[in-house]
Amino acid sequence: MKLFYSAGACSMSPHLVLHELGIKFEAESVNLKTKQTASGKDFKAINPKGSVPTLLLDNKEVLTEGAVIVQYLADQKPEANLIPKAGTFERYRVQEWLNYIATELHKNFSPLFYDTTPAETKVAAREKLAARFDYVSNELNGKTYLMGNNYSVADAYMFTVLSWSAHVKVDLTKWPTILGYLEKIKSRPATLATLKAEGLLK
Ligand SMILES: N[C@@H](CCC(=O)N[C@@H](CS)C(=O)NCC(=O)O)C(=O)O
Repeated sequence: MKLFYSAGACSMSPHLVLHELGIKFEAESVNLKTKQTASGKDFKAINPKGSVPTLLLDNKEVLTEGAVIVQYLADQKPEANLIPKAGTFERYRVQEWLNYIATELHKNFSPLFYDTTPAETKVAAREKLAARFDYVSNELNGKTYLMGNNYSVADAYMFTVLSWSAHVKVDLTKWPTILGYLEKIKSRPATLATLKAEGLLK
């Protein structure tokens, strides 16, 4: 299988999961502005949405949407314990987090990346993020990871999205629990391997 990604983008979430699983994969970066892959292919011919992450399977199926891709990947190696079994209530808890991260965090960070976003829209996005960080911080109290002691695909997505904070000048020092959580994830060998692969390790 091949993951199409862009360094530091939300595609880092499945990239982290692939490294955690230790399964064989290829990765190719995409220029999101020109929609060209590193090998010069027209990315929109692979994924008409033009967005990463995009997973190309060996049977030529193309899977999109990060929250779904990470579940597919984790299900390929259940013994790695990155996601509870489908149909269990715990699985819905992980899906609850994935959906929250996608809709409440990821998409409230997005406007902060564009020079063209009106200033008042950016202020509103920052306020929404702060309220959501209060919630996340509270949920993490007394836990190592979102699901308790067990690292899951939801943590991979959460780490990815929260790591944008420094880039868009969102100060996380008000949420020390979140900072401690991010440090824990950053020290995982699979996280370091992913950051290195994406050229993000200083
Ligand atoms: N709904 C998609 C959104 C993915 C997304 O926002 N990807 C961004 C990078 S973080 C992207 O590719 N942006 C370029 C574009 O959409 O043209 C998902 O959840 O996977």
